[in-house]
This record gives sequence, C-alpha cells and structure tokens, in this order.
Amino acid sequence: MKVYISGTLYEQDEAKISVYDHGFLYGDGVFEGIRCYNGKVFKLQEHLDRLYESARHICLEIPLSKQQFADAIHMTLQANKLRDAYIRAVVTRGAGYLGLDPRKTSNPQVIIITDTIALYPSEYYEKGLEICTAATIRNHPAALNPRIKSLNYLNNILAKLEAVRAGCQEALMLNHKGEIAECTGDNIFLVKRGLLRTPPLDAGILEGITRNTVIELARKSGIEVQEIALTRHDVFSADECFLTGTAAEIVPVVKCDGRPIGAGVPGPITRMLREQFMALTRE
Ligand code: PXG
Repeated sequence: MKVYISGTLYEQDEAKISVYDHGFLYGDGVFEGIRCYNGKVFKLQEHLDRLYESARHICLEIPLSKQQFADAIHMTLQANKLRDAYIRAVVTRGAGYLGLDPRKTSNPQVIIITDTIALYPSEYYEKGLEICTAATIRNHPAALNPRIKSLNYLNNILAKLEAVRAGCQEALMLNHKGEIAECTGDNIFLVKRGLLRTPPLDAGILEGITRNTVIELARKSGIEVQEIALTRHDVFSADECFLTGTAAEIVPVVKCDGRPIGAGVPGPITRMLREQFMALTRE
C-alpha cells in the first residue's frame, strides 16, 4: 500500500515521519477518518471542512488548499487501486525542537493512509453491542474541546481501556455535568416513543459526520429529532439505542451497564436508518 506524505507517495515501509514531529511528541495535529464506497469518497467536503476547522482552532496552517487536499486523497486511492477504502488523513505540526512551543516547528506534514476497511463483525450489526459507562469523563470543552479532532486521543483511549476490561465493545462517556456525551469513536442516539434523541454539540462532543447524516435522514423520513441533554436514565429507559461513526456506520446497542435496552434486540427505527444510510453510501 502506498502512503502519501507531503506531496510524495512512498511504499508502506518507506513512509516515515521525524521523531521530532510535534504530532508524535505531543499529539499536536489533527486528523480525519473517511470512507470511500464504490469509488466515491463519502462526504469528502464535510470531512475537509471539519479538518480545516480543527486545524484553525489549534492555529495549524494546512499547506494545501481543500481542493489540493481532495486531489491528494484521490491520487492516493488511485495509486492503491482502491474503490472501497478507509482513508486516514493526518496533519501534524511538523518537526521542531524538544519543547512545546509550536513556533519552534516548521513544515507541517500531510499524511494520507488508505487501506481496505476492517469492518466490525457482522454479528454486532445483527445482535447489537453491549456498552458500559466509563469512569473517565469526556474532556471538558474548556480544557480540550471535543469539537477538535486532534491527534490527542488519550481521553478516549482511557475510556476504551475501561470498556475492554469490562468485556464491552464500547464505552459510554459522560461530560463534566454527568450528561451523556458520546462513545470513544462514535456518537450516540436513542429512540423513545418514535422520537430520535442525541446529545447536543454543547454536551462536549465531536460533531460526527455520520451523526449529521443520520439526523438528516431521520427528518426526511418524518422522524422528529431532538438534540437534547440526556442522562444514563434516558439510555436505560430508551426503546432503542445505536451508535454512529465513519468506521461503524450505524450499529445497534442492546445493553448498557448490564441493563437491556428496550426489547434487548436491535429495534425497527435503527434498522430502517441503517438501511437508508447504506443506500446513501452506495448511491
Ligand atoms: N466521536 C468521536 C470521539 C470520534 O472520534 C465520532 C464521534 C464519529 O464521527 P464521524 O464523523 O466519523 O461520524 C468519531 C469518529 C477509528 C476511527 O479508527 C474513529 C473515528 C472515525 C474513524 C475511525 O477508531 N472517530
């Protein structure tokens, strides 16, 4: 597999970044996880918009225009002859000296890795996931705003470790107010009496592109969507629950902290939205 680094395609074994890169030393950089379905990159503009907004927030100037970035992604897919792929776009602060000061760095690096997709086992989609609440809360927005998709994922990794230890597939993360925020790499939705509910952006979450797509699909189908503060009580008493993310797409959740959700099996609205989402990606 060929990897794009700042204008050049390298063989996988030759694709290397400096150990002095602040992306490596401090997690100082931003990224995106993107999918390509049947030769078409899904929601590319939205992913690039989010990438550039994350970069803006951390005062990182991406040395490409959005059009050039899109061209680089397409070039990398083509070089690897991929039509269905997972794309990881990374922008790092670049190499500098030891010490935090971003002004001591030069040359931000743009990296594009493409690969075939490692899908979740089909069993998860048929039977649903079990999640559990992590003791680790989501980053406080005033400390590190979850709207930034940064290379600093330790907050999520700590929660993921808790889930793994508890034998769950995903961890539910709360915010500093004890409200539902999101999972470690996915947004969360609940269905209650035919209504779709998901935490608002000010709960301190990433504005997921799959989340936005699902909200749009639901509204088009006449399902009311509420972006509203939610608690674990809402999860325990929901009729249905599912997660959304680029890698997972839409995956049902049937148990949280040992409590079955609704009937304890994937629900009809989850299934309907999943079918609509799959149709959209294959359009
Ligand atoms: N919340 C968080 C914290 C995320 O990292 C999402 C929600 C869902 O956003 P999208 O835009 O994908 O609907 C994410 C996305 C991975 C991986 O390798 C993680 C993400 C995306 C792609 C791959 O685990 N996170």
